[in-house]
Amino acid sequence: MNERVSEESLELRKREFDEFEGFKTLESFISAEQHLHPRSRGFFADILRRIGVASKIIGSRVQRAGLTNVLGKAGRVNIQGEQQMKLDVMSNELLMNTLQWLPAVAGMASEEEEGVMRLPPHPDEHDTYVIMFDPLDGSSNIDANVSIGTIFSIHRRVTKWGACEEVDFLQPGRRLLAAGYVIYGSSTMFVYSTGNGVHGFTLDPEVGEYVLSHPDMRIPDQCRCFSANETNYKHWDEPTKRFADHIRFGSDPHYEKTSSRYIGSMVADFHRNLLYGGVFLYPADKKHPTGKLRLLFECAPLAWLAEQAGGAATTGRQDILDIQPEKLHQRCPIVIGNSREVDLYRQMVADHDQGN
Ligand code: P6P
Repeated sequence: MNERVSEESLELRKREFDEFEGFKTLESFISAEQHLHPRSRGFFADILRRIGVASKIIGSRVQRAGLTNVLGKAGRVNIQGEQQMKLDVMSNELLMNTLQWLPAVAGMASEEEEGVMRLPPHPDEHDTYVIMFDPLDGSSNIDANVSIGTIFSIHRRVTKWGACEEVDFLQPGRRLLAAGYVIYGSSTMFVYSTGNGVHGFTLDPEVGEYVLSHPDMRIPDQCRCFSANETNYKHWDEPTKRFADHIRFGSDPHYEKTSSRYIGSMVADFHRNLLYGGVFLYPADKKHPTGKLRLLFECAPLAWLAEQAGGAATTGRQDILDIQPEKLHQRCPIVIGNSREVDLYRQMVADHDQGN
């Protein structure tokens, strides 16, 4: 097929898929996206499919957590120095086991694991991608039945041969090929992007399939939610306090309908803001001088989704996606959500740095 015919047929195929109003599942959506890349061998699509499968299993365990003895602490501490919950351990092992046999995966990194997991190089060198995940973000809330989530992202490896290296993971978020999360809440939703917008799929438990329920998600312009652990206010720096006060106590009519909402589970706070509009912040403070949240496992993937949905994410002085990671588990401050509020925060930080 010549290039021109292929371009026209791809356009036609994309238009037909976009206009198709029927039952679109995650599976059919991933396949349709794959078919827009005629030379694709389907390895990248396989990764997304497998994450979908693993998330359904994790979701089923989370939904039944109160009924089986998976609640509570696992009696282990992870690399972050945090008590591991039993569901953390299960989710982490499930994702590793599900993904490690894929021909395209050169390695994985998990928030729950100290180092990267190198997989044996494949003879045909298809091991093109590396995957990062936080298997169960917000897990400290598990016992209280609060929404929690899995966060994942995919980079193309930068090394060429043999086993992958840590450098394959230490790439700026701007180079991501895909990122997404699964939120285990009143329903289980798979939300992801491969760079062509953000799309949300709700699990139909009777069918066992994720169904396209939120095509092309965009962060609404209205900042409906201000989301932060406000007990840390006393530890924030001046521009952050000024930003918070402007939204919560200022006279700007733009914030007349803004409410404080904080779940303490980043995936849930982010997901709500993606749907309703809002800004989430976990700035550096005296307790967390470089921020609390992990760059590779939480901030970069969600920042990538935020930008795909018309939003933004910053440390205050640098876009999250432009940070060059130096350590696998490095943390960063983050303000993420509506572009308008993220820009306002950047400006307040700049004014402060210039002595205004
Ligand atoms: P704090 C959960 O442990 C987490 O990593 C994020 O999901 C969440 O946004 C944050 O920490 C909550 O932190 O200090 O408010 O409990």
